[in-house]
Amino acid sequence: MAEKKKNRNRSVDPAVLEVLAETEGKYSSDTAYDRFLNMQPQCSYGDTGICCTICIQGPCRITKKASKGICGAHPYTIVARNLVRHALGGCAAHADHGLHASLLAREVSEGHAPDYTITDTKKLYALADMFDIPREGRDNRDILKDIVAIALEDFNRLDGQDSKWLPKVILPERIEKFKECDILPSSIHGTIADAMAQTHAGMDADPVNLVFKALKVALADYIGEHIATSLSDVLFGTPKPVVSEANMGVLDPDYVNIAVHGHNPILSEMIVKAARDMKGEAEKLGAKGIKCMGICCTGNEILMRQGVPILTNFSSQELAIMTGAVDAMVVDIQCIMPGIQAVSECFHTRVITTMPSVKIPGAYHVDFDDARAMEKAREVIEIALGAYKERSKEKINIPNVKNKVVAGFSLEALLDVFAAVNPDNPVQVLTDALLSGELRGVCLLAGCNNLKRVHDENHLVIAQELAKNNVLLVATGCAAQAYAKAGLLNADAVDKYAGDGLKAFMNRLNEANKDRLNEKLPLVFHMGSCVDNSRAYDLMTAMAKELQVDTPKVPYAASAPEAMSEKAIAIGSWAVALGMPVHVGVVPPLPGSPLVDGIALQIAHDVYGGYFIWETDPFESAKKILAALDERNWKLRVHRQAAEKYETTLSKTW
Ligand code: NFS
Ligand code: SF4
Repeated sequence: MAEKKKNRNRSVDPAVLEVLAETEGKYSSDTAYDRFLNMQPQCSYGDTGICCTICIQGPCRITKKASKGICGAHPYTIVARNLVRHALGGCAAHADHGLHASLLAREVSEGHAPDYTITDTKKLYALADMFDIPREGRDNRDILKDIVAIALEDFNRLDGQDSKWLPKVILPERIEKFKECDILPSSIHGTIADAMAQTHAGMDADPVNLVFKALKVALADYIGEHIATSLSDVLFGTPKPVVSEANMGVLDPDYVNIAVHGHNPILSEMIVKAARDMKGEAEKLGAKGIKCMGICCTGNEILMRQGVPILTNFSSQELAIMTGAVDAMVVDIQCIMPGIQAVSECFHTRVITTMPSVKIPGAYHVDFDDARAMEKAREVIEIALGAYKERSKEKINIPNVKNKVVAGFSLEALLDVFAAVNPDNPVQVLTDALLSGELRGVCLLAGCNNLKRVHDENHLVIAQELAKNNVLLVATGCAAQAYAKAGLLNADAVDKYAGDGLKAFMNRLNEANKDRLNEKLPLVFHMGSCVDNSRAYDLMTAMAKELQVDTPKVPYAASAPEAMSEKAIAIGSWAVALGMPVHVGVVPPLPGSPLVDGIALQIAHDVYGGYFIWETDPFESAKKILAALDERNWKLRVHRQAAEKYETTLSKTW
């Protein structure tokens, strides 16, 4: 029992540890930290991928006695088929998100959805130019309509033609590669349907064919993400540097506190607006106003664009309610633990679902409607105000933990920062620093929390180790929130953790930007939500163009230190296909088939240049990421020297 108590504290976040300690044994509801313990030991068949439930003859588990499924499926088929299904879940989720953004953009272009508008014409024009859409003398709404038509076609195309979006946003070398192995998606929904059919019982048994399908699904996922990011920028603005705060100390007992949780800025932007408008009504109740704060990726969206503080990330969403100071938690789509409802019932907190695809028994439901967005957002706030009146002071315990955050680094914003040093060719500031050896590489820190690891520990250790070794860090998703909460998204962290090369690089940027930015730059650049991994990959593409190489040559890695969701599987898979070494800090269910595992870890490199690295220890993880970056640096240099010496073009191999 003593051991069990100790293990319950699976977090390095002091706010989380405080809430766990303060509430232990006090309330009837458990949390993910308890349920994780109750779940041990977890099934090793599922854990390694050799459990099949695709048909109801199953579950078929591969054992010494039963070396194949009842239908004769080999473990490699089972593992590969499960992988495709996981990637599919992620792709469908991002497609849902991207489609909603597209449909809203179409409404806006047609003059419906009066509460939304085109906020960022610069982004609108950039997209129009990318797709060769004429804009001289045209109304912005007509331009948007044309862009949306291309997006919607990429969701629904049935004529088998290639995606139109993808070839515009990645290198032609990658497109060629994808055509060669037939993984260039035609449409997102078409790919989802195909892959579902291909993985039905008695369909594809070939693990290689299935793995290629998983990659095609992952590329369809990428298109959905890129569309979601691009159209959200048009509707809500492309993020610029912004200062805010993070962790549970942002809760203010004097305010009506509304936690906005999920992924969709279409809802959260409106809640933030309504909360500002309805300040007076909160004051009438004796509160100083209404404070919104974010959890998970919608939190990232409104942090990046509105400066709204971060409350917490995925694993600790229930604990936010256990502070007793959250009046309402309004949720939209994805990563919402059903457990929040049971916790909320121990407090005055209202859980409010808003989307037809996400309902929780016992929770309030406000049927959000783009056409009546403000009215619906006000309805949500009314519920929060009602809850505020029922708050019980004795249950409130807000950990005094928060850190300053400098966020808002869309690719456009990041390039603006570089432009202060080199206005003609901003990205060269970064590639020069790599070629000179000042920086050892770039690493995208992405992904979720997963209680198989100690909450946030992998995130923090890996970032600190990489920073010490002069790797420039960009982050998204719950990883970025781990850094926000722990104080790594500010300039103090540069002094504390950066190696000499990274410090010199940051100093140069700070010096050049001193009249342009009010704040010094952070150790880790927050690029946004998980769909904004598309921004991080756009950066890699820009670097590849500048270096005149394909992406597998760029010293740029990704790490998902605590990957959890199917979306993370889809993202990791496209990152590999698009040429990144991808570290994952939780071993995904592949080792049950050494063949499929080997494809992910090695063969992928031969075909695409990207590959996976599984490593659960954070220090070892950092070492492996550094080794991957060093190898690329070394090859890049050797190839450049050879090309110079023999006056030839740069070698195409990686
Ligand atoms: Ni990404 Fe964002 Fe967090 Fe993971 Fe969930 S919130 S979309 S999936 S858990 S990072
Ligand atoms: Fe078992 Fe084959 Fe059915 Fe899977 S598809 S559950 S391996 S019989």
